[in-house]
Amino acid sequence: MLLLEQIKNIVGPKGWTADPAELEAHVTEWRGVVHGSTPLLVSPGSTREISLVVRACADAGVAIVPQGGNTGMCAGAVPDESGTQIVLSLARMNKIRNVDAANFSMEVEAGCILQNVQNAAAEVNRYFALSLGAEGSCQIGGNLSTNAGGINVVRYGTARAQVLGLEAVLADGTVVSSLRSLRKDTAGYDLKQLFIGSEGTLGIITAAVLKLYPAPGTISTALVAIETSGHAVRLLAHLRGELADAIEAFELVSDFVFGMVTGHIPELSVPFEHPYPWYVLLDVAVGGSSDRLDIALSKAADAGLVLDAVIAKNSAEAARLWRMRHSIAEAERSVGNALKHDVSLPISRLEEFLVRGDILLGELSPEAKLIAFGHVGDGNLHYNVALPDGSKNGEAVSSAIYDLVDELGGSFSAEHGVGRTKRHYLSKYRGDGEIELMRILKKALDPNNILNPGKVI
Ligand code: FAD
Ligand code: 2HG
Ligand code: ZN
Repeated sequence: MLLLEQIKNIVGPKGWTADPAELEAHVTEWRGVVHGSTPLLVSPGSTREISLVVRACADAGVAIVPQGGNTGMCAGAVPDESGTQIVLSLARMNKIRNVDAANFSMEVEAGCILQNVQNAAAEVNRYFALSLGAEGSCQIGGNLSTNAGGINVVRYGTARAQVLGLEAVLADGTVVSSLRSLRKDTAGYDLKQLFIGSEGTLGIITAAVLKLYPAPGTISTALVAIETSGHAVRLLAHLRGELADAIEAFELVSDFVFGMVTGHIPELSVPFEHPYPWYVLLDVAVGGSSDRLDIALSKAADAGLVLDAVIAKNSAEAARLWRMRHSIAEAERSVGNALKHDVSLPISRLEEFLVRGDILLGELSPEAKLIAFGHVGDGNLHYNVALPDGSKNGEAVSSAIYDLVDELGGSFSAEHGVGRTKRHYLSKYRGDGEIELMRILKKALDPNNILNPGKVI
């Protein structure tokens, strides 16, 4: 096929493969639930090469699926089953272009692994605030395309808030660059925001200027046992009163979920003598005084918000606690693929959601196991449900949960995006005006629907 030869010539021998064994990992999403097919994986080495590849595909009317680390949760980065879509990997676009310590910013290519971005900032005593369980393999371009969340949103905001400038390639190959490192810039529309969170459907992100923070200094980590999810919400408000904005992470995990993790990784254990119904794992930037968290938690215990608590004595203990949290997705996969519901609610309505969710699940599927955990500081819960083997109830359960979320003013997709698997919910839960404007934008930027078709909209 002429197009494939054209692409191979643009990127050279290092920049493509059609070897079925190598393609396998790129056509399957990480849980193995969705499996597609492609004739070619192309890995350009520069923005110019991406632009030329996209132009060639546009001329031939062939679709492109941008792919980062392929750790996404909604099958957005894998091609469909037609065998016609080209997968475009950003993996070779992995240079840290510069770190400007004085400006608290850095310019990176889209294929940089998130952990490498964090490390490059730390080398000059700066802090890149995005952090999530997949940080050793996801790419910054994927993080921006999904507007990823993770554990530090409670203090620093989502991926969107970490971006000062962006470069992207449009559906006709045009390069749009706003790689400025400015904190204030009101000249015209903020175009970079179009590409952030659009999951590769409006353009391919090729580079970004990221915002850095001062290193947060000493972090205290605690695991706090609580009675109900409502106590987590009240504990957060209490600690915010005591510690202002020093809370870096505030994660809720049910006892059932930690049991799943320790069952999967036997060397891990919950550090209490007996189980409690719920736990909060939190990080606090304590500055010079490591007693701050201790005092704040004692006051919370006096107020009846805490059943028990351990504060990590050193970084190894803290890392062990966080390993339990970050292993949840993997442990869940090992017990079978649960239905994933990545929902957000106003924090004040979380408890009502969990109480009513329990009743709903009891009615629809009494044997279902609830895998509830998440970024409660952001009102974001992973309300995953493992149905009994062979159950045909999946769609009914998901719809009932999303209807409840919607009734309570929440969103069916808090941080994982829409991708392919949640597309049908977008038109259900977003208003006609919103959907129409999304369609207008998609048509204007990608009139021939070659950028990640079948995803999001
Ligand atoms: P991919 O999966 O490769 O792609 C995701 C989407 O972005 C696709 O639609 C793809 O087409 C598009 N895309 C990728 N790169 C580009 C680009 N350069 N330009 C345009 N489009 C592009 N997510 C969270 O938000 N918070 C978490 O806490 C979290 N924890 C996780 C923990 C684990 C163990 C795992 C496996 C995943 C987790 N995720 C989490 C989900 C996932 O890691 C994030 O969605 C991440 O941002 C995806 O990055 P990626 O590079 O793997 O993107
Ligand atoms: C997390 O917070 C990720 O660990 C994954 O967003 C959530 O596996 C999930 O459902
Ligand atoms: Zn999450």
